[in-house]
Amino acid sequence: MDRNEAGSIFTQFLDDLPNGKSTDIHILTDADADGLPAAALLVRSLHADGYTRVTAETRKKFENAWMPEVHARLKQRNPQALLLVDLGARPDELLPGIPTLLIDHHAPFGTPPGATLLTSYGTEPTATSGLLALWCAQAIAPDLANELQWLAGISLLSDLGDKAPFDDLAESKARFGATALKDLTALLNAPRRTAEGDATEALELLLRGASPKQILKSNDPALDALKTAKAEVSEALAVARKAPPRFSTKWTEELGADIIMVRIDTPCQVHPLVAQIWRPRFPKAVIFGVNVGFRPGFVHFAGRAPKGVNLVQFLRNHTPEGADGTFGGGHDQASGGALPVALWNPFVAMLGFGPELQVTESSQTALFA
Ligand SMILES: [Mn+2]
Repeated sequence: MDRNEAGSIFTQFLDDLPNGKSTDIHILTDADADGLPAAALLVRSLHADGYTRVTAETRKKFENAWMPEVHARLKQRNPQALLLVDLGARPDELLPGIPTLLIDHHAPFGTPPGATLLTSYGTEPTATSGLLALWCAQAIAPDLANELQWLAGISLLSDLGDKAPFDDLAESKARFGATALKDLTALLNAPRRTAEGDATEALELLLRGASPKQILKSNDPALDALKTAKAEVSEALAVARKAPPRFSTKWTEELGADIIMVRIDTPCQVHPLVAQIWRPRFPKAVIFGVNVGFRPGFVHFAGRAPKGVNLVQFLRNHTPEGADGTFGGGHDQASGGALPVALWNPFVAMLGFGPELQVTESSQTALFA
């Protein structure tokens, strides 16, 4: 997948739309600082190219694109075309009969019937959803795409870090300010990690903003909301990072690494950050942040693996019966899932962990009473 291929898949999809530029296009995107700029790039470039009826929303807390509740909400909008961005790809039906384009970079499980999948997965280096969206935007509104390159810069910084191997990151740092880009990225990632987990205002900022510096200097109330969200997440993380690591060597041979788990208990989505924080201490191990307080009745866990260790494959090989379709999604070195407590306990015992990782429903119920 490269710039040209992405552009031609995107324009082909647009050319086939039922009502041309009057088609009701709705975008559902991930709530992180990759999905948000990707959706902003798509909305703004489609508008610039004359598409008048384009709307976007972000995934809400606990949601994935294949939940019946999510489909019901999407149907209420009556879209004539659907863009699904940075939300993975599964072979299950989305909105039957509605032309659908998936723009994504995660390890796919399959493609929904009749849908088109624009994915960078399998291409090294792997472009983020935001960079794929920039390539799409360049194909239909090149001038605006050039002005909005910082949106792709944010997505690269957020998903791949400061050393992302794409020129667009270095260029947008030089053009729009490295510090501003970094500060805005951190703010955009905050709302989806809070207890409420709603990133709507973060998306709105990106639909309006001219540049990172302009956004950060603005009096926009949405910016204040992001700052409040960031403070909430920092507080939750300060507690979570004190939790001790636990160790298992039971699967070291198959996996190629020891497994470390850090159990935390917070409604905030900081378990991926906890995994990230422990990496430098144990660079050769797979580290999971395990959150027992994120969602009543469930355990959510996010893992990070060293280069050469395929965590997606390991998790898919060991998926407990009854797990939902998100188990083992993500990237080869960054994967995880969510399990109901009744499935979690035998799963984590199977991985070689003792009572310190077992969860009782009653302790959970007490938490949310
Ligand atoms: Mn992404």
